[in-house]
Amino acid sequence: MTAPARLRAEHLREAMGLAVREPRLSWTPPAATAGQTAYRIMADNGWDTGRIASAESGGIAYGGPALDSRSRFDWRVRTWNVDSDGTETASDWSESMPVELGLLHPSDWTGQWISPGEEAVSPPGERPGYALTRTFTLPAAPDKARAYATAHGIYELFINGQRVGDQQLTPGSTSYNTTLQVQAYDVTALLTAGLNTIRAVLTDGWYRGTFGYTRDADMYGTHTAFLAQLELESEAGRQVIGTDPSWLVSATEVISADLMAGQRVDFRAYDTGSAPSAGKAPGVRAAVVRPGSFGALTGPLAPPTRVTEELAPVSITRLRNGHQVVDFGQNIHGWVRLAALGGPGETVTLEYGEALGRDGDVTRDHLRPHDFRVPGAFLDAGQVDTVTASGAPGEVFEPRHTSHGFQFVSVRGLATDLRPRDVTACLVRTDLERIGTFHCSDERLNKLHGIVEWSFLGNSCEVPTDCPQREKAGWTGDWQLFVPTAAYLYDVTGFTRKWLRDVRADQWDNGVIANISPSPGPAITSAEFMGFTNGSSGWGDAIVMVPWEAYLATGDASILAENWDAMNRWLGFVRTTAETRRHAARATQAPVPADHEKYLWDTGFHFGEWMEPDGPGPDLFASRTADNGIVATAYYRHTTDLMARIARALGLAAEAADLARLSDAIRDAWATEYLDESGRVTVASQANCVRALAFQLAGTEHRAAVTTQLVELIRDAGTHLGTGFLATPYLLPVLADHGHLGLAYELLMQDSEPSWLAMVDRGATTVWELWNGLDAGGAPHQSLNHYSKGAVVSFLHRYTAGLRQAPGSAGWNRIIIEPRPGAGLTSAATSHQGPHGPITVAWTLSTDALGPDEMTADGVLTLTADIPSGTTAEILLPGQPAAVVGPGHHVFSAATGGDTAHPELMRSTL
Ligand code: RAM
Repeated sequence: MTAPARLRAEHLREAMGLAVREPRLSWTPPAATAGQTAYRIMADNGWDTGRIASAESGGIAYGGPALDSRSRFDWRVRTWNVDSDGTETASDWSESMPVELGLLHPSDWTGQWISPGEEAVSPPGERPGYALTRTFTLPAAPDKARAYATAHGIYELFINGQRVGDQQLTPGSTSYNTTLQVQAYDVTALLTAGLNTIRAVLTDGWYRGTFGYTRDADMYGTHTAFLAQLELESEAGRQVIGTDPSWLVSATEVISADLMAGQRVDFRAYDTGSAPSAGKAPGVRAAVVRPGSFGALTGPLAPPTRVTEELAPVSITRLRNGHQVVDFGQNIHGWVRLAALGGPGETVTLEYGEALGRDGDVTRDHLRPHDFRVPGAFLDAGQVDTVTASGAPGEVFEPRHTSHGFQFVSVRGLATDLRPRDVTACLVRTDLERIGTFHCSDERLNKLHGIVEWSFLGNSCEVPTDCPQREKAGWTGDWQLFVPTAAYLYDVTGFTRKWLRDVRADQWDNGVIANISPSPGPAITSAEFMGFTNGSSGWGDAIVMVPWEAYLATGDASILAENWDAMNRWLGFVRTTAETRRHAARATQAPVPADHEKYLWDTGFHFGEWMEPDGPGPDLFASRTADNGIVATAYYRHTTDLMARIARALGLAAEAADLARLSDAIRDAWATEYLDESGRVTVASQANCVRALAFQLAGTEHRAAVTTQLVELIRDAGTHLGTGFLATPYLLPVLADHGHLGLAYELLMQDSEPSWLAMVDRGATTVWELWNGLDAGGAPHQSLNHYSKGAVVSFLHRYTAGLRQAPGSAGWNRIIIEPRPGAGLTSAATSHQGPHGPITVAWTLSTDALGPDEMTADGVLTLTADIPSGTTAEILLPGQPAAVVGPGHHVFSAATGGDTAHPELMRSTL
């Protein structure tokens, strides 16, 4: 008998150092049963639920002996399940999962915040790494040892020369003014009897380094600091060693480190951490105690950041100027590990980039941001590391205090020829579990899917980022539109919860959601750029759209509850703005507002649709006064509509009714203002038509007219998409849902610019920010790693392969399987590991009966599907009545296409 699997605590696979006293537990029930009827959880701390009659397999709050700092328990679960004939059987016990809490109270800390006490601070981007070291003697190796550590900056911890743990860029990125993660490590195996050394290397990181488009520095403070506590248990008793002024500060081989600029290392300055003592070595001094907050300290909500993949070069080319250009064949986020250095005292420079210039060398020019302080000027792209060798054998350079977006590295100043094994690319990201797949008979679509996945992998380090080079910023709009795709392919629950905590922390007093989270607030970042653009529709709405998608993916309504207040505050800002302000142009036209105008959100800064292929170039200053009411009011409606559904999910019936009324009123106002008498959108653009349909702004009587208008706009553009940032994810679904599946496939298969396949054909390995990221001549433009346009692959999952959730379902309780073949595809398959277990769908279409234009799908469709325990699936095949099936493996086949086919649905359940 199988057992429950995939045990999680707070959605995490690894639950070390949690700051939650009643962690919520979940598991995946055994496969191939009709459903779970009961469970029993047992832990090694005496907690035993006994048999609980329940079909729930998630969100079960810990209910054992009260947990506090350092508490640990191992839990396991067994379930009772019924088969389709109603027989109940007990499962085996699952494997057990350890859960350990961190330090929950400021009073747990005897360690003090200590700082290197710099006499002079170098300019941003050029600041060195410091070592903070302490030695101590133990009579015997401890039976149990934990290290708790965090920093204002980035820290790496070493005990007796060995790196502690495999996490990277710790303590990670959060909104530091309110939240700072503490890592908890089991370090028992690293300590020995006798002399021991604990050493941290501390650099600027997100806390003090340059960051984002504007390259502001010192955003959270002007001093780096470190806080740690080593807790040892042995027969002799308990010993705590915390950071304090007895720790010594010394220089390190890290001459400078900055997340944007890069890292410079001089191994001649390498300090092995072997017990420096003040006065003996030059420059060694006592650490300085700094007042630092303990209130912001917390544990992990998301999986840690790690090197999750390593890539070997696909080519190494020596240019005439001596530079060696390494191509890893794949654009990623991270760094390289270089095992071939110059001779003693020789410096090798590494320039990281996503593209090559005409000279065959790495170019970074397209990644340079505007310098908002000097109009017309550009800032440096950064992404440069240097390493000076000491000559010690086995020296390896790995710049773990910076990160880059790159496919290519130009290695300069190295006389010897690099061999492939000398240089490795390390993908650095939050260690998210993959839960979704897609494959089909068209290799270009498979490649498109692949580059979208790689774009996400390159933009999921600590927080969802827009791009891993120029900005590395947690833009709200980008995650809002990509999260449905990401949540299908990866378990992003903890990652999203962690980010939402920052979004809430960064919310302004007036309810505005900051464009970027984490961010330190409008007072710190470049006021001109970051200040006035906050509060944009489509970006701020992430506070509603993102929790909603996380809820749909997991069925966990607590994510909605956590964000409910912030959603209401955002809606309050939007509503007040709509009700109290009128666009100047409108006021000039008619001094007295029409009734519906109080529902129009037409003032304030909006990015608008943003980056339409034929649209105007981005002009943030013009957007301050432009009338973007057609976009903003659409999001006002969408957010209100989602909040009505969220209120229902939270059991808030009165709020749900109010919100639904408001949502209807906004919809009517939008239609009054932006549809003409024939039902066409007055500001004609593909994006506006798409939104009219996707957000149900056009009533049923107008949907045909808007659809016709959309189709005309697409045809007028030579069957090209014309949507920008916000509407692109909805374009193909809207067409498919309104009778134009064939056109959706034409756009998908379009391979002249702008199109997804033009990217594929030009060799993209990640999704570009612009449709001409590499233009026809091969020249790069802007970021080559922005996942937003990649949200199109959700169409492949939900329409092509045909797997989606039923309306009203959350956590994949009720599934719809409806393959919508097209574009001559002869097969497609997808899988998704939902909370109840893996769901798989695969279909093949016999090729002998394909329609003459290859765009119609005449043939025999054979479908196989696996439906997990406790769920149902509605199977919708072309021209067939719906069939509802339960858990298990199912095979269907049906003739498809045209009016001629009235075949029988053949079905077998294995
Ligand atoms: C760019 C970002 C991001 C987008 C904003 C509005 O700077 O790269 O993708 O959300 O603009």
